[in-house]
Amino acid sequence: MDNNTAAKKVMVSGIQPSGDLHLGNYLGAVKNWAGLAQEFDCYYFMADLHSLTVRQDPKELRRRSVAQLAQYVACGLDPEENTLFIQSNVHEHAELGWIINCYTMFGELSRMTQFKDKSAKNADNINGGLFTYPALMAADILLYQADFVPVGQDQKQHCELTRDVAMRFNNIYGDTFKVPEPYIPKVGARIMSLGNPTSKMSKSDPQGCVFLMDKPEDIARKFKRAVTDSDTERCVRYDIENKPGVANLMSIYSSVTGKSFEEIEREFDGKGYGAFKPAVGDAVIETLRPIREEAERMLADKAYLQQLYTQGAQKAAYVARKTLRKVYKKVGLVEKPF
Ligand code: ATP
Ligand code: LTN
Repeated sequence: MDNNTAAKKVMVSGIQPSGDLHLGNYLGAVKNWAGLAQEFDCYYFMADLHSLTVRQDPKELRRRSVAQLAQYVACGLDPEENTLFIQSNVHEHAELGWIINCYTMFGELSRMTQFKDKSAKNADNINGGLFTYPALMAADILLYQADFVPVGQDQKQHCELTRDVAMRFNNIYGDTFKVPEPYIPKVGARIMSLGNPTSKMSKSDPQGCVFLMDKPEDIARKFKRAVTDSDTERCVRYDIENKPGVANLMSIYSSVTGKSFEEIEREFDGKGYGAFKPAVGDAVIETLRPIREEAERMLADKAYLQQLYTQGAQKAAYVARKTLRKVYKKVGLVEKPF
């Protein structure tokens, strides 16, 4: 890490290890994070505590938390330039999470659309954690005095709540937290499901979802089966309203090759979907190949990964502890004597 860190603005973000990382997570989030470390002091974590709001298989959750770290690094997040850690390894998150809970209103939490969506999907397990999820997320962000929070559009409401709670706390106790802003990519690639191009690619739909660790033959099969449309000309043209499947494949192809939509239309002019779909599959395979191979290499070296998440948690805890100490003092908790 360079000596300039103190002057840099702070970025904080996390992804829940409740599924393996997929192409949507990569193109919409992690790939963009990789370019930010030059300009920002970046903290990225595996939000394993958040994953507990939905029932998890314990072994799988542990495996995915470490696998996600390997994938972050393989996607270009240099562990020397970025602080990469597992959320539950930095206990300050849970501690500040509780305090933030006490400054977050029932009404505010009731308005969160993610809570409404997730309660509908998990009707048999609408637990307290699912409801207070945004308070823990606010703690994740405020602990590091973040300036920016790179997230997708779906997390904007949680970021707004974080700002409101930070301002509320600062009004009562004086300046304590930096009030963060969401950092939403302007032309953020929103990748849609290959099986159902009107809903986003998501780990809960494995057939329409390409995972970073998928084998090349599985990726090829998923693209060959990708839903397009019944246009008789089978023309590769960007028309999101009438041809959402083709538009999605064009977005993916454009993101991984850097080609513009016009270039893609010219390349496949008169060739139809039969040539287009495998070409997108091949381009994705070649983009993901080095990522998968690098992640596999790291996953074979458990000691190295353990050293990475230890170093990350130590760096994160150093900063988190400072904020938590300040908060304990402000709210009237007795300073820990040891
Ligand atoms: P879920 O299946 O629960 O919706 P997910 O894996 O699709 O989860 P999240 O864990 O909610 O995604 O998101 C992690 C990050 O990846 C967020 O910044 C989010 O905006 C981004 N992301 C997720 N899915 C996509 C997608 N299909 N296209 C672009 N970005 C995405
Ligand atoms: N809620 C986010 C994951 C998340 C997060 C955070 C993102 C948990 N804590 C702090 C940014 C900052 C999600 O589901 N994508």
